[in-house]
Amino acid sequence: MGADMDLKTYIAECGTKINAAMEKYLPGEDILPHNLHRAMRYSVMAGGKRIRPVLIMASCEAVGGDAESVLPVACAMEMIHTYSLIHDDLPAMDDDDYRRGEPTCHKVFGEAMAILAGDALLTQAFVLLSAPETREVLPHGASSKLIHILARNAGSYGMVGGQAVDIESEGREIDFPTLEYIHTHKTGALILASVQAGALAGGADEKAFAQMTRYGELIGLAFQVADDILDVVGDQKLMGKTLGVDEARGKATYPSFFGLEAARERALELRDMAVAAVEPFADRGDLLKQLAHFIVDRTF
Ligand code: GRG
Repeated sequence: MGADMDLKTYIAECGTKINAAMEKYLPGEDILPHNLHRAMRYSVMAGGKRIRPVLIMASCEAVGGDAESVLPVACAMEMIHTYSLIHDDLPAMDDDDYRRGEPTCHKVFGEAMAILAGDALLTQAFVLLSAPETREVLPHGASSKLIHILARNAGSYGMVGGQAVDIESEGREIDFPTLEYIHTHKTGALILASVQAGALAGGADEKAFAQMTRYGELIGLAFQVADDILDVVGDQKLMGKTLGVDEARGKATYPSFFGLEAARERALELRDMAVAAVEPFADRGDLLKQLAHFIVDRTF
């Protein structure tokens, strides 16, 4: 679908396909328990850049696979990501009122229902990944490997681990390795898992998978460095969430460690290394290169 498409069109086309597939994969509001299903749909359908699903689709295509076939994987990843946002916004964590430009899930549905909506989205992701219809459209044996990649990167070895260290580090002096641990786990893990999942579902051989892994690690870190920068200089309206939170909560970030300018340089350096990592895919890697630029240059 995408080899010679510009990124804006590609993101828009993927977004339409992902939203249509989500409608199918999320439990309907007419099914019991109505309010829980409403809360799940509210947060998933509130928007968002869909960057992880887009990465899954573009990575699949870069190794010669068919982007349509990875739609269930892309939706499962977005469900996991949305669960993490719902829980991150809770009073016990970041206590945020706005997300994706809308009131947060717990503000609309209450804290208990928001916790359950997050739990149910995480579980629904694995219902979808392990479903016979999903297994059928993936290469032979890919389904269990994909489940492993997503589960490992979402849990305590990945995103949840990063979040735990982040919370423990608030208001404390931390060293640089701890900051890198937080960034590569809290944010980087799901981005890396997206690239790896797309590559695997697209039938990547060992060499291609290793190159994609390097790309995924680099853009994963670049994404969080850019996020740190946007928390300082971003536009709250465009971002759809409260900014300036890191400093207010005493969180260590790339800008607080090195200053804004050095943080920007590091983001550009990571971007350029990521672009180089997908050079062997020639034209088929074009969208991934554009995505590396988008991740670093974005304003939202
Ligand atoms: C609560 C288990 C658990 C994990 C929380 C997602 C997360 C981990 C924390 C959110 C706080 C935060 C600002 C993380 C850094 C980067 C990040 C994941 C931003 C949100 O992702 P985007 O920008 O959001 O892709 P959209 O809304 O576009 O999908």
